[in-house]
Amino acid sequence: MPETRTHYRACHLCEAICGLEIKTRGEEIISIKGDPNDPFSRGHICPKAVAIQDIHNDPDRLRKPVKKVNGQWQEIGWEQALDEVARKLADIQLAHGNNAVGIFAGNPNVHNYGNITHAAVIRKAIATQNGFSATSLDQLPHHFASYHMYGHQFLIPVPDIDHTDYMLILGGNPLASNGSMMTVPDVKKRLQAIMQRDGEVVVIDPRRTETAAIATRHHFIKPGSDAYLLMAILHVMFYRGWVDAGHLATLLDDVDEVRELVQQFSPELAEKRTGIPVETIVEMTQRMVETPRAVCYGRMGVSVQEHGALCQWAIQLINLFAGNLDVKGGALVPNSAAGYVKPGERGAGHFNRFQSRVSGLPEFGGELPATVMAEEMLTPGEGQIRAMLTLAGNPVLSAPSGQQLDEAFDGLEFMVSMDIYINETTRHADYILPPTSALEHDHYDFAFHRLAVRNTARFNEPVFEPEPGALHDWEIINRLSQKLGEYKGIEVKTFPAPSVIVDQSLQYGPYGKYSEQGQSNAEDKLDLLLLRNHPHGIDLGPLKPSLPERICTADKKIRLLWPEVVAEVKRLANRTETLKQNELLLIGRRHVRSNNSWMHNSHRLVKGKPRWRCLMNTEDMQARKLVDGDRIVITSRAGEVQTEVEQSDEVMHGVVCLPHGWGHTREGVQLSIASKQQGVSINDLTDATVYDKLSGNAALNAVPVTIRAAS
Ligand SMILES: Nc1nc2c(c(=O)[nH]1)N[C@H]1C(S)=C(S)[C@@H](COP(=O)(O)OP(=O)(O)OC[C@H]3O[C@@H](n4cnc5c(=O)[nH]c(N)nc54)[C@H](O)[C@@H]3O)O[C@H]1N2
Ligand SMILES: Nc1nc2c(c(=O)[nH]1)N[C@H]1C(S)=C(S)[C@@H](COP(=O)(O)OP(=O)(O)OC[C@H]3O[C@@H](n4cnc5c(=O)[nH]c(N)nc54)[C@H](O)[C@@H]3O)O[C@H]1N2
Ligand code: SF4
Ligand SMILES: [Mo]
Repeated sequence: MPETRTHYRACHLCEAICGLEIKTRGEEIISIKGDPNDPFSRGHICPKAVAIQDIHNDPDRLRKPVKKVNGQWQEIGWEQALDEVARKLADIQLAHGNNAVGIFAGNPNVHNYGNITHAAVIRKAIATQNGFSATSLDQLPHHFASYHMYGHQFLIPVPDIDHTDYMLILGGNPLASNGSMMTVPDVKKRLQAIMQRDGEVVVIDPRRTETAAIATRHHFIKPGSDAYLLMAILHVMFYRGWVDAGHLATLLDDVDEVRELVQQFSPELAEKRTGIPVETIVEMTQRMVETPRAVCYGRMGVSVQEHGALCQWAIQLINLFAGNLDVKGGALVPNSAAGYVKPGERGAGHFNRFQSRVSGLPEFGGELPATVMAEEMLTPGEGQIRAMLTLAGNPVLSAPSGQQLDEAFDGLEFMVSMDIYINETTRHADYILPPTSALEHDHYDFAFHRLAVRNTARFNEPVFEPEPGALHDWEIINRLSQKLGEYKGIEVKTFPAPSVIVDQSLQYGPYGKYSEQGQSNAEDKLDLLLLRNHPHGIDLGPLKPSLPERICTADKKIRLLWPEVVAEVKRLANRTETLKQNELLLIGRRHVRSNNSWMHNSHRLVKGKPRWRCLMNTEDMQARKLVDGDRIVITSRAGEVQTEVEQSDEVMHGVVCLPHGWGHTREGVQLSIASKQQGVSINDLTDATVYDKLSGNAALNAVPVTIRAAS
């Protein structure tokens, strides 16, 4: 009998990066538990982590490249697959230009560090302006605000949740999501600890979420109206004389201009638009200003709506002018061991260097908004996308106007997907190139230590040896890019293993031997070897104020205003109410047993009560003569779906709520468990023509819909 082994490893599924203890015997996984010795997650896990074994063992998971021949999938060897794919992509680009090939990179790219370290290799080889990613369905407003205000898209302040005494959460449900743009394992205990030290957690959400249920207070808000609330908070701060930026005051210009801009956004106007009473708004503002350690935080619900970037900008201003930015218990920029952002650090970002061909939307950091992806494929003319590479993404279910995207992928001349499943998107591909399973490669959380509420670092070895001949994502990227370069006649530089890159970043980081900052409190100078010897991870202490010396703008000041943001404030001021009578506003939701679109093939996660139904308030159901469990038709400008309604007064009057990532019954999907689940895709209803004008981010929340009983 093979020996039993214990492995320590970060969970790669969500941003909480919990430490896991995985016991194996030979090729078998015996147990997956929380690692109590992980200094950050302290033993916490959620049900998804246990399901990692279901993905690893899933017979539907691809292990070898497949090619579609006469509509049938055939397994082929890696040499043939890489060669044929590279040749076809090169042919299309040589005939029609580089922009004829598009790329969509999905969410798991940031949870798989080789895809982060090697993204530049494939981007160089393909060299297209038609690059898209899940960023513009998600956190683009955060990068947008940080780029413009602090000069670097990754200089992102996060709530110092372990030391705050007042936390205002807008449009985030960390109890289901386990935190986002704030890496915070064990978030429930950390939020409860705020209240145990007599602090307060206040949640603003159109749904009384799991987080709202444990918070000190919850206020409903009309979806899509948060910008009025945030501007009103700034208004109250300025007009009651509650503005004090503390040690950051000398880094500011344009304070008077901000005061002028917020003047027209009275709390009375905010009450009218949001439904939150004036007294509540004033009280919230006062608490935020008067509590020495307070923070305002906003996530998906405020980022992924029509004024997403304005909301994230306003949240920065609120923290700044309340004296809560760059102070203990407020919002702090993490001092990460690798990828530490300081002046001169690469990848600061850029904006509007080029625009999309059809609608003229601006790029950010070299990518165009995913909302224009379908029209770039469907609109004929020079520069039309004729071929796509999807890399760990499922945009048919995750991007707006999903039915149109489905059609667009179907009409492509050529498509290749780097993915582990044949799903709603990859079923359209001609080739699928599957990487190793997550447990077969090493791991360092390059993205999430940079957003963590405590400074820690951890490197993990693979749990299993890769199957013979299998390639990691980064190896596929290197080899495909090199071949593509050969066919295109351009030089493509491949990168060494991700661990080599991380080792360098650690050594040059604030705790490494080449550190200029001398911040190190690790027992030794941090590098990969030291991390290898500490598989539970190393604690590097609480977040520390460090913003002034890290601001990356040319004049080292915080930029409060720029022309586009001023124009957007005016747009908000001039916005009129367009919701028709009988229309409801559709919002999303997440559940702790689901992960975007790709974990519904685990029986252990999908069993039990259905989690895909449409939540509706009693009053709205009665008005439509509906009862719990009825079949309903939901119609929006973009599409129509049929599903079941669930009576729930968790959602406010006038609001309905569907999770995203469902709708696996499409033809050709090879997910034997997921495709037996009912549920439809919310993104068949969301609308690609409605987006955040400031950043180009999608507006997936607050979608006007009508609902009737299905006949
Ligand atoms: N309406 C609505 N839509 C939303 C959202 C919402 O809240 N509401 N949320 C948005 C957000 S925040 C996000 S991040 C996006 C996510 O959007 P996507 O990234 O497009 O969707 P995922 O469901 O994460 O799909 C991940 C894909 O990667 C594959 N995969 C998993 N692991 C690996 C791996 O290690 N390597 C490779 N090569 N492939 C892998 C899976 O099989 C799957 O096909 O959805 C967005 N869409
Ligand atoms: N279990 C699980 N965890 C996940 C994921 C998952 O799919 N499942 N996905 C991961 C990903 S990719 C991400 S980006 C994060 C997201 O992390 P979160 O943002 O914390 O997750 P959501 O549950 O989408 O929370 C959004 C909240 O906004 C509310 N909301 C909707 N519209 C509005 C509005 O107009 N105004 C306000 N104020 N609120 C609104 C919704 O009711 C919801 O409670 O979660 C990550 N973690
Ligand atoms: S909370 Fe996120 S990181 Fe932690 S175990 Fe669950 S899925 Fe994994
Ligand atoms: Mo996301």
